[in-house]
Amino acid sequence: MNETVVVAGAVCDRGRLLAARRSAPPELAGRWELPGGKVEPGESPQQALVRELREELGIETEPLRRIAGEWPLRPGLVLHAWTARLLDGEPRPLQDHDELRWLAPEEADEVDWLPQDRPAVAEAMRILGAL
Ligand code: 523
Repeated sequence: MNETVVVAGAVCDRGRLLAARRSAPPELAGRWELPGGKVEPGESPQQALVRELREELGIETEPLRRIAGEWPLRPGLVLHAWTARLLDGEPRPLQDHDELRWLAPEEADEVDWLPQDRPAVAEAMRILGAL
């Protein structure tokens, strides 16, 4: 039985973490996430992350490190997270999102994160705060 990985990016730039508000599907709309998506067959998680962030936000990124842990989404689907550096572009919500924010560590709780993203957000903010 193969498990599909959803890879999420903790995109960091100038001491802030990028948060994205989902616009779909209805049950997730309005909640905030680390942007990303499903790893497709033949792709590495890093390649999937670069592709998803390009498609959804129009940015070029460099994946850095996997954040330890994995979070089940539903049977057969599991969430992984990676830190990533913004290389080029200004993020815009091109698909799947309707609002973006750059959050400093002390602002982490200002948005309503999807519960499954919270451990990775906490770790990303811990890393950012220690830089
Ligand atoms: N999550 C999630 N957190 C998170 C992401 C990127 C995704 O909980 N940071 C969940 C939301 C969906 C599932 O993972 O239930 C797939 O995410 P999605 O829709 O962003 O992935 P896509 O765009 O690859 O999915 P398809 O539309 O099916 O191609």
